Amino acid sequence: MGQEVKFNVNDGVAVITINNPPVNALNAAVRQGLVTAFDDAEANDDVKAIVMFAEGRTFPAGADITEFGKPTVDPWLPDVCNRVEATCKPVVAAVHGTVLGGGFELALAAHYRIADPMTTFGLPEVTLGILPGAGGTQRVPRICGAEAALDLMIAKAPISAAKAVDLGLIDGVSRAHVRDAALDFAHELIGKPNALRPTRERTEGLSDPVGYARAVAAKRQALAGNPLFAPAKIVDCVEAAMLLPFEGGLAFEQAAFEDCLRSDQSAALRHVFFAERKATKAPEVARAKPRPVEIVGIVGGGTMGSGIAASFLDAGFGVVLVDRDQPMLDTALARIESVFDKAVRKGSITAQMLDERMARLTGDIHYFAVSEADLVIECVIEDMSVKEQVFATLDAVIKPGAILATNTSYLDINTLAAGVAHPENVLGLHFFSPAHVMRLVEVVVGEATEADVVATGFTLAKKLGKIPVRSGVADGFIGNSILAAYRTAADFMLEDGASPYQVDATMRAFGFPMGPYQVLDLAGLDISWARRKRLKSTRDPEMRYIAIGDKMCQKGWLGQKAGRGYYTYADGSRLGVEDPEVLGLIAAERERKGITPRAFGPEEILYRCLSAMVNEGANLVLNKIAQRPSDIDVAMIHGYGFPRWRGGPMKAAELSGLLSLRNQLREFAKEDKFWTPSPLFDEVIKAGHGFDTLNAV
Ligand code: T1G
Repeated sequence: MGQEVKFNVNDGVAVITINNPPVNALNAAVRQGLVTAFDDAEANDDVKAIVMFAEGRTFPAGADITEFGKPTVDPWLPDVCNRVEATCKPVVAAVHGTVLGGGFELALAAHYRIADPMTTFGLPEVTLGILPGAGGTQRVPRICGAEAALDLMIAKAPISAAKAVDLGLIDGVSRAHVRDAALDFAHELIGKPNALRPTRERTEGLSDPVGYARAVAAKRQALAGNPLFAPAKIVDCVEAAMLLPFEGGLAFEQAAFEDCLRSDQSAALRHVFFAERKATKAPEVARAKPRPVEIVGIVGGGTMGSGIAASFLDAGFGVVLVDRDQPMLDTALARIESVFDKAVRKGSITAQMLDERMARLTGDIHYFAVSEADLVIECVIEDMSVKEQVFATLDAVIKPGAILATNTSYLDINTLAAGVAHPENVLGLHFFSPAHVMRLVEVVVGEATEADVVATGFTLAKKLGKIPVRSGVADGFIGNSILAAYRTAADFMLEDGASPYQVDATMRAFGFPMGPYQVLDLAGLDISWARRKRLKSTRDPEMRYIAIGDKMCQKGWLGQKAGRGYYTYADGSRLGVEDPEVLGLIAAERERKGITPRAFGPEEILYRCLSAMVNEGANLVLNKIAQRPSDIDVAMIHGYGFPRWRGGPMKAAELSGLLSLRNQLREFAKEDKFWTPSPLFDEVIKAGHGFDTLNAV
């Protein structure tokens, strides 16, 4: 037995202790150690009962996800669970922390379970595109029936220890140390008749076959049209628990698990799980200590500023909000309070928590009010001269060592840094609207930015419950650079014959919540128009320029805020209606350029949009604006609604084949140099491991 599993006997009870930090993932060494420990405990005549426990922060939080996709190593987790359950002495699992996935299945294979009151339980395998593959789909319904079992496996939300007791999934909670409580429980079992209680022999959850079948049918109905593969397989497995003997159900589950594991959806979702964690790592985070931040100043209480203020207040910071005048300040403060009001109405916070948040918020119309702030974020309009002015004013009032951050979506933070006394304290913190909801924060690192300032940005993002992605300075950083390429590809197709409504429908069918033209209407066409004007002097004259957006802005068709953009919006409604006048404007543009429109199918629309994203992403990695391809995936999923189960543009491309993509880009490039394949493709194709080679940084 290695270090991962220890075994000692305490007055007739064997304590088997798992120790595999950080989350006691059930890797091969732990699984082998458990089998050996249970064999030893069973063979030891001094042992009359067994307690299974784990050191550290949690009882196993699941199988070791890093092992998936590699050759499996015996013993498999289902076999370990069966071994535990078959032990001829009573087994009590003493559980704490986040008992998830295979960890919960291991606990369920014990004959009894005692938990710390703060323990949570979950079967989140579906978030990885798989299903509980160690007997969970067979043991859980035998205890709590189909409805609760399906909720646990598909709703993804973990349940509390109290709820687990209600469902019969655990036998009690103990305020004493859970291992001691489990030892007492085990001692009580010694010598008792029928002390063994294999979960596979429990039937309380199967006692109402009609209700069980109804719950299965209802869940199957609710999942109709769901593009995800694993949820339907979970329903099949839970149904099998009622229809098949336990061993048959286990075999059914194993086959379904392997089907899921082989799916692209699972490869994509497992990729995102690790990509999100990888994104929080950057060289500056590894080598520098973040500066302390307790008070955050925010200049500009518009939609973004008030959303960012709400985020910091939610996370326990003090916030000083500065706006231009009292009416604007009052509007901003009210906007922040309304965010919390909505949260109270939804039940996610209490009225008292609202008051506590608002008590940490102060507002002022004088910049001096942020003189004690540890970090100040400007959230004023996307205009360099206005931002330079704000930075210059702040520079005169902030305390030594305070960090000056900008929420700019596009602009060059080196220019802003050049205008202040300490450019080393300047950072970009690009939040996404609505800022208190969207998890992405682009941490933009300027030429002069100090490492500890970058580390502070990462630490703050994590404290806000967000996902930081490091970006170098480029117009649009990572997300908006990719969005611009995506829109260019779409605009090319508009001018060549597609309609904006076709493009939007295609991208929604792929899994985006909105198509690119719906997003433009929501954000306002003028923002990207301003970018095109800003870049006009550096635009490559050989590259095709689409003026459709400019023409629409010149007509005042700016999107929802103007009542019309690519869609029309009757009296403030957010539901857009297709607009024949937009199609007329596009037709006139085609005529002006002498273009004969051609038909576009959804496949081509999708392929062109995705390949433009991937090509731009490859160049961002090549030019070291993005640290790694998987950061591009995280940015597109958490900032732009790229469907998580597709893995992000770079993963989606890798799953469909990078060589064919590069060759297709070469073909497209004959139409326009916009499509020239990034040299990064050749680099990764030659290395032979796709983008994963670069994700390892
Ligand atoms: N396997 C391998 N590594 C894992 C892991 C796992 N299951 N869970 C976490 N890690 C790593 C993670 O990558 C990070 O590494 C470190 O631990 C801390 O994690 C057969 C098939 C437990 C709630 O889906 O939800 O069981 O970045 O940063 O925010 O039916 O980790 O430090 O190098 O997330 O405090 C099912 C996944 C697996 C749970 C803790 N279980 N984990 O969150 O820390 S499939 C899960 C989590 C399965 C069976 C099936 C969270 C957490 P690094 P962290 P955290």
